[in-house]
Amino acid sequence: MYQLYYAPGAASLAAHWMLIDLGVPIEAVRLDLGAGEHKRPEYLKLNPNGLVPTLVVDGTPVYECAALLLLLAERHPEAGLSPAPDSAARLAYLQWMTHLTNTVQATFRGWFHPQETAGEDVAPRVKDFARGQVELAWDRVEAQLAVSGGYIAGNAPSAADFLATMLMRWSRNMPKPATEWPAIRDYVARMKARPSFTVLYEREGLTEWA
Ligand SMILES: N[C@@H](CCC(=O)N[C@@H](CS)C(=O)NCC(=O)O)C(=O)O
Repeated sequence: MYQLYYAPGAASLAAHWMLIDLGVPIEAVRLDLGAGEHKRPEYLKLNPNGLVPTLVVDGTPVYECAALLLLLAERHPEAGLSPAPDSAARLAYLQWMTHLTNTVQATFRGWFHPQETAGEDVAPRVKDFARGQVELAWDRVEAQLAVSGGYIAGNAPSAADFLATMLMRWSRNMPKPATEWPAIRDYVARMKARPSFTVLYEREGLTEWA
């Protein structure tokens, strides 16, 4: 049994979506970040970083969105979301999963919380830099989609696609959203066509970028 702690639209979205896509039983626990529910002692026992997501797997808490996706893909091999270790897709899968989480996802922090780095004075410059880095990331993803066969790691969806789509969604209100890149626009349409995406939106109460 999985228990997922999430907040609508947050870094928990990819794991929530993949759990729904896998069709496994879950208990989804919504946290109100505005009310600081993720900083309460009982939650910090599960995730000392005080961030979402946290997934409790048979009683053991695990955090870091990308780790949850890798773990779920491995635990449910029948879904085919974890390319085989000896496949060409595996190389792209591991590379992109890591790049998406440690570079692209991390860069968004500067866009959404530009004051965090060095205060309000430099926030506009931090934000501008983050914007440039995110747009560079879409250039790279666009190029990858042109050669990969339609998905991040090849011609079939993998766990990396749930992460990539979540990050593309985060760019929806930026000056140049990811969907301005033509191959990404088609890719997003394919990912959003998964029935699990509609269920995710219903469960998280999301409307934007539907
Ligand atoms: N590296 C973490 C980042 C998680 C993260 O930044 N979550 C955000 C929501 S998008 C959060 O919980 N923010 C609350 C806060 O910063 O207080 C992961 O990928 O799981």
